Amino acid sequence: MPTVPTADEILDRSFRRAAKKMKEKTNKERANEEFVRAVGAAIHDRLVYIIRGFPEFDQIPPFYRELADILYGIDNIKQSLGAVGWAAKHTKMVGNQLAIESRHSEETLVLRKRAVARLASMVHQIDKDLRFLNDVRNVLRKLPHVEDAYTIVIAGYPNVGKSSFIRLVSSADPQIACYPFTTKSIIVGHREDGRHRIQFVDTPGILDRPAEERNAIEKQALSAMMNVANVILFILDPSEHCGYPMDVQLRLLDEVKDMVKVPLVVVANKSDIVVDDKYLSMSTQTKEGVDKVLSELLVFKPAFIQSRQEPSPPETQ
Ligand SMILES: Nc1nc2c(ncn2[C@@H]2O[C@H](COP(=O)(O)OP(=O)(O)OP(=O)(O)O)[C@@H](O)[C@H]2O)c(=O)[nH]1
Ligand SMILES: [Mg+2]
Repeated sequence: MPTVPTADEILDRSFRRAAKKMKEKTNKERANEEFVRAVGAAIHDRLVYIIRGFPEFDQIPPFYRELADILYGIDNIKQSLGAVGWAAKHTKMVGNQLAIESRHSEETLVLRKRAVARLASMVHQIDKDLRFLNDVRNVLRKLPHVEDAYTIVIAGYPNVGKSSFIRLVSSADPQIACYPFTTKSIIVGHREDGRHRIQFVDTPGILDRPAEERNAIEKQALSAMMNVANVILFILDPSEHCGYPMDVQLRLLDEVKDMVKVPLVVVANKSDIVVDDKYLSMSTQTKEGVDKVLSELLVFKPAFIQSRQEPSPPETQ
């Protein structure tokens, strides 16, 4: 996805392109007419190029569509792309129309100035759309690539040690800190495991609260669980050093259990501080129990591999 220029950048470039084209022309009588036409066409081409840089949101994988929706709202993106499309169509049309008018006029230079001002005002009208689309572009292009591999999504309350775990077991190198919401977006890491490598997805922490109160950071975690997980590792922190009591962590666990259709492995982290016998336990600090957690997560892998290798059903006539 190329950068989305601002209105002034588009105009600058289009004027320059038109001026360059004029130098190649020999028919001085029609110079102003040609210039207006060329500016209109240059703006049009630039705007169309911007629109083509965006994906068809109805055709991208559901996970990416949902992330784009959580972060910016698909409707807002479509509306801004629509505004750019409108401007593209009209700058070309008006450019041609004004070019024809200026041909029959005595005051072609005055008309040329007026025409260019009209084209510029159309582009300025969509400046806020262009800036918004550039923000969207900057975030979308950095979304991690989620492969079609056996995928373990790591979830839980903030600050319980999710990122510490993924850093220990995979190629991912996320930031780890002693405050909540250190992780603000989805992070992907891999690990070689025989012939089929496995994928880990670190997610931001989620709070136990009504869905409508959840922020965009938490919603990304839920989207990963719903769309890409083959198994979920739900991490608890019985030491409560994370800053949240166990009862709210367990309420979130119940909610997640109700929501997802994939298997869930529950583990109590920070066993170097407190051990809760009711759960599988580990410490990402001392690494105690981490291997056992990994083997529990891999229990569901053969079924996943097999489901990928099954021949697809015969096509119906
Ligand atoms: N004592 C102890 N501290 C741990 C352990 N695992 C993680 N921590 C600490 O807990 C804090 C949070 O760790 P993170 O891995 O950033 O936690 P997170 O769940 O990714 O946090 P968010 O991204 O904010 O949701 C850090 O200060 C870690 O050093 C552990 O096993 N034992
Ligand atoms: Mg984290």
